[in-house]
Amino acid sequence: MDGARVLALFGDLATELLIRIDGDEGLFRAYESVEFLAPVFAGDFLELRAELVNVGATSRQMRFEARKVISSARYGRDPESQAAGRLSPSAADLLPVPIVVARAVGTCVVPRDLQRRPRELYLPGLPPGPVPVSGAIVTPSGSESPLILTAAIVGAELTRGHTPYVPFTAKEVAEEAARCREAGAAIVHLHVRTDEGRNTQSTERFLEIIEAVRAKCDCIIQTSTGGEVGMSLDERSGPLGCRPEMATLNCGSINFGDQVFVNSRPDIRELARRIRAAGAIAELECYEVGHVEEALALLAEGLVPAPLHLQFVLGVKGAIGARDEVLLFMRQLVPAGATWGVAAIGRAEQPMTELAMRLGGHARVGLEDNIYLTRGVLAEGSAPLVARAAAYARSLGRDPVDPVTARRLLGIA
Ligand code: KMH
Ligand code: ZN
Repeated sequence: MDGARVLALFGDLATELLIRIDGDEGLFRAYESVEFLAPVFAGDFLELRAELVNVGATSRQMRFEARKVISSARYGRDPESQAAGRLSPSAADLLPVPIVVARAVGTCVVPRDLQRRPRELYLPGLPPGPVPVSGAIVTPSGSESPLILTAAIVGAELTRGHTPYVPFTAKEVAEEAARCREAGAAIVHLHVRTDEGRNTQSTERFLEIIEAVRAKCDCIIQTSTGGEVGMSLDERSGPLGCRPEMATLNCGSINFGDQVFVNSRPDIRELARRIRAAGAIAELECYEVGHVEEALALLAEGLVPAPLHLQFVLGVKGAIGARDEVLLFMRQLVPAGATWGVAAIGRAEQPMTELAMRLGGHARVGLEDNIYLTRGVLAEGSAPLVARAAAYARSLGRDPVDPVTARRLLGIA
């Protein structure tokens, strides 16, 4: 099918968005960019999305994406039946992973006198003047909108029963870190295990593994102070003895599957002091909306210096869900100057980190959060997940940065 067919569908979406926000069909003024990324055949089914990214007095800029979700079997995945001529023209297959077939950015216009809705209705609380609806808008140039990818390569809860690809030994962890760095990660979020696979927060084991990682790659090492559910504060503080560049600070308690991950307010504050005393910068893990409030309180109390680095961890069983509207809301709480990113659990990892990247945030992927590359297919380590996220970032014009740039963006001396 010709590409103009997809553009016609984008035009329909633009019209719908304009009707929703202005009560008018408006006019499509221009496409700033159009990319055709994969062929579309008669009989394919597409799913389309439009997202408002900028609002001026009369202009409304939108980003569009078309994904193929079903392919006509005649052109699709069953070449044997095709060759044997056994396929009916109406045979079709659901794709295991949707294929992005086209992306575009375009600007529409609704003249002032045709705008039938006050902007307060769709942009409540925002001052007059042009508004970037998606916060730090994705810019076309990778250098203007750099992206920090974090690889969570070990995890505390994962076992070899879940996946044989989780690294345990210093050599395995270092090699995996190097593969992730190669694939585009700037930060390695680190838990460690004994050689037998038992999770530990021991300073000595962290030292040994950090040394091995350092010998292989220059990633920023972000040690966990979350450890494993049930660990004492002192135990959780073990890695800070290594004076890491960065450490996590969990901003509240949650049900964590069938367990309870306890982070009392006094304990959060004590860990914040210890992280600071160790010379590390904190990444604030927020599993719930209220945890963002806590992060803001830590900033106000001077326990965590500006700028904040927020990580929205979405989809933990018992905490907030990994859904678009959740992220769209949480992102609004990010204070100016702060950085933010998304880690999402299980099959939500890819769609939620991709949404974060489109919205100007950073992303964390890796076996700690998700062990599958696609449904039923284990990722052979965290590096393939990093590579996929890096490719997506590049397709948006957001180049994943190296650790040197990431240190600068995060304010690591
Ligand atoms: N293992 C979880 C209970 C962190 O690294 O700071 C906590 C966790 C978060 O993984
Ligand atoms: Zn962790």
